[in-house]
Amino acid sequence: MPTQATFEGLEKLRELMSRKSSGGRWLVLTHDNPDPDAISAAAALSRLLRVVFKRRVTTAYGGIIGRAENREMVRVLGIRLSHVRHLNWKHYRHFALVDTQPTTGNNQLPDELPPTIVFDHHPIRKATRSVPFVDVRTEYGATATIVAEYLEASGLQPSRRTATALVYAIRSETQDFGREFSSADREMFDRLYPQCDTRALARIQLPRLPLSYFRTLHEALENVQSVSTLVVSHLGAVDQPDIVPEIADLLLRIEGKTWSLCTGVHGDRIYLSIRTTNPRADAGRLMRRLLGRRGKGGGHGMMAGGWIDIPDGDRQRARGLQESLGSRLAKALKKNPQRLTRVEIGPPPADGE
Ligand SMILES: [Mn+2]
Repeated sequence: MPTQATFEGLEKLRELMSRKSSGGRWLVLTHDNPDPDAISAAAALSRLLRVVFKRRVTTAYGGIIGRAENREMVRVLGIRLSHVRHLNWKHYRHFALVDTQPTTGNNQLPDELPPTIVFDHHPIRKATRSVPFVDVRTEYGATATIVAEYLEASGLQPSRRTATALVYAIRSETQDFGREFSSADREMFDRLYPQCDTRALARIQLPRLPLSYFRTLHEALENVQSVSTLVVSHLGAVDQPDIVPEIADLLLRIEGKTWSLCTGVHGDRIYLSIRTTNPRADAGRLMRRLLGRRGKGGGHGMMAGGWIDIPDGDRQRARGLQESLGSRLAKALKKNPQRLTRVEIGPPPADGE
């Protein structure tokens, strides 16, 4: 059953939709470089607005859908998404943000276009408080779960594809319930799973990978550094920013490590991802401290992401900056940054050595 907050939220949404001012086209927007949580929550909200409230809706994203799994998800499930560069903002009267909020710096909604709806599970921002309809639940593992509860409360059956997208979102965002989640995520997963296309799910989870993926992986392994339980890897230019959190997740699986940092360069920015196995940590706060005023970012307890602009867009300066971010994280975790040194992951020593 959806929670009481959802039934109340749906009532509030109904009231908002009955107002004359809610007419006109809607744009549902994800954060940049959207992950399965953002993509599926956006698709589900668009469906709710279309079917229950009879609105004309476009679903859109900024950045790149980079991860092979996410591209496969969009393709296999036929999710219709537009890139913001093909949109004319003037065509839309209302905007909904999912898995992101105003002023976070990770979505393309122009400052002069305030959203009407925000669904998210990241810490609430000051700017979000003035949005007419807000449902932010930081205790939830996935924004997808929140929106799925609305679909359910409205009596709308999720299509097989929507159910599959939502299941994959909850699964990937919580790493199969190994990372932060609430009982609501677990219950939603259990209700949706019987309705999903398990063959499609399997295809999404093990997609074919471009050679560039292995090239970046190789580079990441060549550049592993470590001090006590912290592991770090800095990448040069990457073809899509999503590879950075993917590598951070992978590094965290090294035995004995409890914190990981990966950084990589894309366009004029350095992208960063922090991961930890410590459920009581606050990776989001650590990330914001690391970025200071030079960049934007945030996250949850065990995972965080962000970016900083490379000064003057001079890529020569990127590596030095990446190294200093690694040292500063070591310091923040009370580890000696001088001892953050390279870990050799080369071929095994030859016979007789
Ligand atoms: Mn999310």
